[in-house]
Amino acid sequence: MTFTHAITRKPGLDFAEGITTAKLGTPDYELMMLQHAAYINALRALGLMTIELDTLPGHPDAYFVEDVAVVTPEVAVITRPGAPSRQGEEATMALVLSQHRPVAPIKSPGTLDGGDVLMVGSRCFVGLSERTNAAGAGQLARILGDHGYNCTAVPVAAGLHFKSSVNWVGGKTLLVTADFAGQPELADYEQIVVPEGEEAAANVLLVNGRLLIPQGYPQTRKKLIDWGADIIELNMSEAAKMDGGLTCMSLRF
Ligand code: CIR
Repeated sequence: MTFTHAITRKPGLDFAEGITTAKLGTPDYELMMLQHAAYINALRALGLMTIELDTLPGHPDAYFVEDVAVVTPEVAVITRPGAPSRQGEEATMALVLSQHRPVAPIKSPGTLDGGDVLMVGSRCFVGLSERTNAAGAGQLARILGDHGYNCTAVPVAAGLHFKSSVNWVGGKTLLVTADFAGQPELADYEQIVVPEGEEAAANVLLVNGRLLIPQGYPQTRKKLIDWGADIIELNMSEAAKMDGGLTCMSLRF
């Protein structure tokens, strides 16, 4: 799918109060804003029109916009985030997306975070994680199934979201952490395995043929270049401190 738009949201002054398991220290607001601006510029340079939403007071994780929707050319599925502190972030996104697509909500008792959904053409992988339950994954599969997508649920035994560990780099190839290498649900795909110690490098983002990768993971970088990826490196140090990465900070469509 060629992307023409990306929605982002400005991190709030309270962004360091978001949920995190990373033990990488307290993130810096000024640096976060610089990295966020560089991320938006990279998307613009790839031809995307960016829609930049303002901060959402009371929701320090709301700039991780990917988690509140799954957008295909046919429909925008509005999620029901699995973390109670993140529920409510989806309301403003539903308003914005309704200007671009028909919207369909995930309903209780389903929970779903967009970070658990990897679209690879008409295939859709849905991680069953601490955030996404079977009811949420089932609802997504039914909504997308009506539009010709084939969804497969995959258990997420490591990392926050499925896409913390598995992402599409192009063609029939996925970048995966060792924890997901050999996962039977992914057997139809070639796999590039992230070297031990560089697990955070698995969160890469394919946009219109270019691959955005996080700076600071030389072994993964080399593997991707050797494979033939056309990479763009971005420093994601501050988002990483909040368990976030390249995929999380935008919704592409
Ligand atoms: C959270 O725990 O929800 C945020 N601090 C990080 C969300 C990252 N989102 C993503 O991987 N899609």
